[in-house]
Amino acid sequence: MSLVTAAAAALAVSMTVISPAAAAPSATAADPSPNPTAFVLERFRPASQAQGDRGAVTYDSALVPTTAVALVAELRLPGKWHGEMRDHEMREQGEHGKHGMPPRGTFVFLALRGVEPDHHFGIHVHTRPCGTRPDSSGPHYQNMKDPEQPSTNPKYANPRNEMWLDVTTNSRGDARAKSLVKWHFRAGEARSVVIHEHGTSTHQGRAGMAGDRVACINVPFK
Ligand SMILES: [Cu+2]
Repeated sequence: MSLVTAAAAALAVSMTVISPAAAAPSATAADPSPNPTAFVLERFRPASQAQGDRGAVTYDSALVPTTAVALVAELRLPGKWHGEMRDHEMREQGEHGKHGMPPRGTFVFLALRGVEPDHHFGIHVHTRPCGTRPDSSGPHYQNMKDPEQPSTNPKYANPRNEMWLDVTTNSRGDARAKSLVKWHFRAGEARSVVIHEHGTSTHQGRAGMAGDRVACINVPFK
């Protein structure tokens, strides 16, 4: 079983045990293991109670109520990258590779519980911590930075150069997303996961846009 598969399995199991009651207001922890990881389990607070670079806040309690819970886990894969591979080839190599080494990259898993049911949310990693204002979290994290900001060019604003975690919630308002990219975050430059009001556009001039920022989760990405 590859590291990615194992992590996904472990996280899927962890999701079966989280509940709003299990989420302490500040259950943020960093794991200093050889594969650096970040793990955050938070209940959303009103934006007026934003606390520096900790916790999660909601700017729209109709879509993301203060009873909702978010789990974000990052796994940084330090392995070597063997040439140009597509995502499915990368997973196959992780599964069956002769090198016994997972590929280099960053895996992020997100789970939401108790947000707006049957709704499509655009979700991305942003560069700044959450704050009292929706725009506190700054622009999207980009591996290759678009010289033109705000970035709406699909050459830069895409889910291979940014970390996108869009979800569609079920009838209970629960959802999960995961994404695997080929790069690592630059230290201190990826600080939050932002939930937007609708799905993320991929069209020229609108790429990466997903409407208003409705909630934000601080994550100390490694
Ligand atoms: Cu965003």
